[in-house]
Amino acid sequence: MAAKAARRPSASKKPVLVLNGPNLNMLGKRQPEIYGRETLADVEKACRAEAARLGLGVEFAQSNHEGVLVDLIQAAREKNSAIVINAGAYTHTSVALLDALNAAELPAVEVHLSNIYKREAFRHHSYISPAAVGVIAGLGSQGYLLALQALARLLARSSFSAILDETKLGEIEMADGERRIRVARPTAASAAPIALAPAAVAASAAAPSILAPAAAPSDAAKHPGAVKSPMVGTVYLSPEPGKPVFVNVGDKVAAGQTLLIIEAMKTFNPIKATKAGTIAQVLIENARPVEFGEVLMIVE
Ligand code: CA2
Repeated sequence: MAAKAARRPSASKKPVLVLNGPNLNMLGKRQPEIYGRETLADVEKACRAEAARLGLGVEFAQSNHEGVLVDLIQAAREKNSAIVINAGAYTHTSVALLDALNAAELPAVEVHLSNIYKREAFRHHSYISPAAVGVIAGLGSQGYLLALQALARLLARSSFSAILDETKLGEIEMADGERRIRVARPTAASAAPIALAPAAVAASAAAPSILAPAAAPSDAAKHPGAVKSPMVGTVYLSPEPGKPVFVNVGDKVAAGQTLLIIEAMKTFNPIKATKAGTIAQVLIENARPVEFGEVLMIVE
């Protein structure tokens, strides 16, 4: 079973926590040669705009106190979907923050405004990096926005994987304009594993939205022997150019027999008969693009 549409993933409904540690409230007010002229309020504003563009909720917090940061990370386990953390100087000293992040079991991205590796040796070590999915340093406030982008993609992927597990769908695709993420797994229609199509996300992405359900099923789609495309791709009716087609109308096929191939993201996916029968209709032409859920053939 496969579908093009899904509800918005629930995990990303929880806001991402953007957490800042000691002295970051001073941003823009002192040492602009190191940390720039933007204030923490400017960073928050930019994060909110980026989160909105990505379809993420966001919460912002700053504390100069290690214990308060630990409390916020502990609470995040229930309240938040992910964490962007600039732990300030606690980065280089705090096992407590490392423990809290590990216990939170949330994807976390560690951000530093400055390139800590260009600075004093004591800033080269981070206690919290082992708990982070990634670290961004030296790109100023842009680092926070890049962290949100990375988390948006990661959360979308993991929510989609959960939906695949819950629903037994074969593939889910999210698209908006040029932005497109597809998560797929092997389906009954394909004995050979359908390679996980690498998510392709255009850099200039607008806010993501889940595609609306496919159009009302045609008569062919309602047919019990309808073989539907489990993915977006290009159909190939024969194994190689110039070779005979896999099947013709009137052919008897066995369960598991390859009916056609769909090429998606440079992966050739054999689409196999799920039951024995006779090819009653071939509804697609060779080398034609197919939509997700489109009826390819009828096996009776
Ligand atoms: O580069 C970063 O983002 C840091 O996390 C900032 C910390 C520093 O201890 C880390 O090594 C790297 C310091 C934040 C202090 O921020 C200030 C900003 C303006 C004026 C004074 C401090």
